[in-house]
Amino acid sequence: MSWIRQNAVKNPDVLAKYTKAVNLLKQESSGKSTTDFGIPGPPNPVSSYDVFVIWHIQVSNAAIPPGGNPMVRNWAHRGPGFLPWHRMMLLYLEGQCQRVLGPKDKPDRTFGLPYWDWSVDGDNGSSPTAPIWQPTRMGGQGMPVSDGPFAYRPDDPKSFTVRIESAYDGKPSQANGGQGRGLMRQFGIGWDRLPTGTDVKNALAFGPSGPNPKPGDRYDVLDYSVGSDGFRGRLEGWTPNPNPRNARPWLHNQVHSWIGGDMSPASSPNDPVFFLHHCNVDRIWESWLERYNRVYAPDMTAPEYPYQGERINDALDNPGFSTSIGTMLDRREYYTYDAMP
Ligand SMILES: [Cu+2]
Repeated sequence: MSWIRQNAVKNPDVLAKYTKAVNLLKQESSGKSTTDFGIPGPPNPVSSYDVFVIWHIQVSNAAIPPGGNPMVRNWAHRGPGFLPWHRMMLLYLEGQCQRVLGPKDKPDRTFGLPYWDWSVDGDNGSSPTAPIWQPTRMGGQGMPVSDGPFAYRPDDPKSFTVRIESAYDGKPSQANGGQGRGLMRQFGIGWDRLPTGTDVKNALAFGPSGPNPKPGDRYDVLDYSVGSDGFRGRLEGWTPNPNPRNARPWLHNQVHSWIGGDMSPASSPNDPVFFLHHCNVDRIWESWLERYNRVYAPDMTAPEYPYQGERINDALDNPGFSTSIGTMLDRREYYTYDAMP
């Protein structure tokens, strides 16, 4: 069974299913408490949705190689595994949405995650009142957000709250001492505009080159870190620039920075727009894979130290079961996109 991932703005019915599923997952207990995840403070139930927030914080803080610096390379970011790892995460969230959208024991396998094509908004002046931010869609900005499906209503125990944050030590912590708080968005502060269609086009053009391109050539390059200039580094948003850690953000990073608020730290899956954003990042990667024969780098000739966790047959960090990076390079038997960049 396969399903189609569609444009969130052009398909309001699919987006409405997504926002409904998120709120159901937010209200459903995962069966585990904050204590089970080693999070300090009083034991509080962790929702099925917040499991994804905790998972993302943990992998962002787990360096490759172990003991290294997660700001240089970690299990989910700043290395070649960035795209396959988030593809796996999206598949899990999508499966959870399908489960709560269908009747008991009969997941709705027609549901595919919608994507937000932010380059359209980037081309239209990065309006804070673009269609995606309307109250009938994702709601707008606010500290906290006060309209749409994730509005904060202090007197309503069913309203959307942020319960998990990343603490200064990079570990998951409880928001507001476990009481939770409203979702935060502050458009245009971290960066003043969204990426454009030209930015996407330029990243996609960065493929294998020369008379004898090696497999994976320019997907990523040595030293496979935050500073390496390949397609992955460009789509993730560290390059091109002379000093990747201090200069402007591009594409993926730029969207996180433009939205701001809860989209900035390692706990960014707190904002449900995270998954619409990453679905679009995945769509751009899929377009690149289609163009260049589904290549990847590094292969298994890269040394175990310091690259274990980034090589094509290495397992992606994943509680539950072990899946390799290589299996993420072609998921067309599960989902396809309605349109490609
Ligand atoms: Cu991430």
